Formats: sequence, C-alpha cells, structure tokens
Amino acid sequence: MKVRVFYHDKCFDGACSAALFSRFYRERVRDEAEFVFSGLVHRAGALFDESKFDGDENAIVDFKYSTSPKITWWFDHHLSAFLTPEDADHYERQQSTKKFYDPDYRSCTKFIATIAEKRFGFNPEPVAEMVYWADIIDGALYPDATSAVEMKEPAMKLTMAIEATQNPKFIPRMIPLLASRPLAEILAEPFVAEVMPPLLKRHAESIHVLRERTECKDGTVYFDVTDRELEGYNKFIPYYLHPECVYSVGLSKSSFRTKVSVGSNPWSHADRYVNLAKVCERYGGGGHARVGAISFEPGNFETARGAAREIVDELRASYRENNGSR
Ligand SMILES: [Mn+2]
Repeated sequence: MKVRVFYHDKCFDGACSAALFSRFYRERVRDEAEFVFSGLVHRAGALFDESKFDGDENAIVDFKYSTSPKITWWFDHHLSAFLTPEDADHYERQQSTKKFYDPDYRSCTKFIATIAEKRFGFNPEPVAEMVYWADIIDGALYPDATSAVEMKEPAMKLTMAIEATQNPKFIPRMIPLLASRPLAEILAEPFVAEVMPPLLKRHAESIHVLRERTECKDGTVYFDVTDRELEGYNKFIPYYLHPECVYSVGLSKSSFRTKVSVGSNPWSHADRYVNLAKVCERYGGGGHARVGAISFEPGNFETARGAAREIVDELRASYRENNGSR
C-alpha cells in the first residue's frame, strides 16, 4: 500500500504537514502503509504533473487543490488555494470527507492536527512541539524582527535548512523525523548539522547584501537580488533592516523560477493592509492576505521586474493614501 504525500516544498509548514499527515494516517487510517514524499513548488505554467499521482492513495497538504480523482486527501489553508473558480466549484461540489480547507488557520500543520483529532480520534500530543512551531513560523508570530532573523531556536534553523536546500532528498529524509523526534534532536542529526554552518554564513551575507540594496520609501521596501543565488533568504530581513516599513517586494532567482515575493511587516501597526494574495493572483501567483508570491519562468527577469515595479507603485500609493502624505 503506497501513500504518496505531496507537500509544499521548501516550507517548514509544508514539511511538518507531510509529517503530521503520515503519522495520523499510520495511526488512524492504516498502519501498513509505505509513504513516499514529493515536494510541490509554485512555478510558471502547470502546477501538477498528474502522472506522478501514482500512489494507492495520493494526498496533497499545504498546497493548491487538484481536481484529479486520484487525489484522495487534501488539506490547505492558503487564501489562494484554488487556481481557478472552476477548481473552487469542484471542491464545493465534491462529496469527499477527506478534503479540508480553512484559510483561517495560520499553519496547515495545526489545521491537520485539529481535523485529525476531532474527526478521526488522532492524539496530537506527541507532535505538539512541531505543531506549535509550525504555527509560529507560518503565522510569523515572532515577538520582533530581531528574533525572526537571529536563528536561535532549533525550529528556525530547520526552517532555514528546509527553505535553502538544493538536495531533493533532504526534506523527504527529514519528514519522518519531524513526526517522531524533538526538533533539537533533528538539528543534531549529522545530515542536518552538516548543512548549517554554510547556511548561517550565507544568512549573515544576505543581511549584508540587503542592507546595501534596500531602501524604504512610502512604507515599501523594494529590492532586486537576481544577480545572486539568494532564493530562500530569510523573508524578515527587510523588516529587521527597516522596522518602519509596512510592505516589502523582492525579486530573486533560482534554477526553476524567477520569484517576486510580496510581504507585509508582521510588526507594523498599520490600520489597513492591501490583500497581498489578491495582488499576487492578478499576476498568476497567490498566497495569504499578508504574504504572497508570484513565479515567473527562470530567466524572465523583465516580466518579473515589470510586475514587481507595478506592485511597488500600488503599495506605495496605498500607503500614501492611508497616511495622508503628499
Ligand atoms: Mn502553510
């Protein structure tokens, strides 16, 4: 019995969701299951390759809805969970008792834990540490920007490793540990510990690069690091460097995409925020109200840069309007 679990790749909440789902499945659905973990990333063009839906059961966690009948379980909490209105319709009309959506949850991990406990009698107590940190990290519930970039807690170091890894086997190897071991122990595993020193060094360098390249104007920081291999930089650095800013828009690249990241400062006290999921959806991206992203083809810097500029203009105009200046 093969259960393939598709999860939001390079995301702490995505990995924890896969870990929690597999533990729940083994304990409450079927204990004789072999799990195969496959990461899904947002990219320009088709999101899913349905030929990969080859498990006896196929689950998607912390990622967009698929109408494929081969998908038997689904959990998501993204505001942009549906690629099209037709997909949203399909979800509304389907009769499955194994597909769940609630955008009010800060983390998909907590969402799965809650549903698994309430509907299937799962005991979330042994994984409480993981659920707690998934909620803090996906919900950006750090007390301040300094603690978000200091990297003190094991969960934050694991997040950095998960977001930056280029090794496709790294996260699938970590997922079973997330479901069964304390986070500090996972961090001490040799395959994890060995990647940390270069990542911490790169983290320090990225703070330095962004310090040089960011400027806050009309409540919005914009930066372009497409000349560097920096995708996976800590997304709170802009707010650490510019505590007064409300929004940040960043352009970065990796082997498979050019990415526009659009975020808002979790520690700012603005009265109103632009819904960033909606902004990103206009360009084919998505996310949550307070943080979103758009993926463009790798190398398509001009289109991505054009979109980033338009978004920066829009956010700055909104900031000026709400703050009555000029
Ligand atoms: Mn999530």
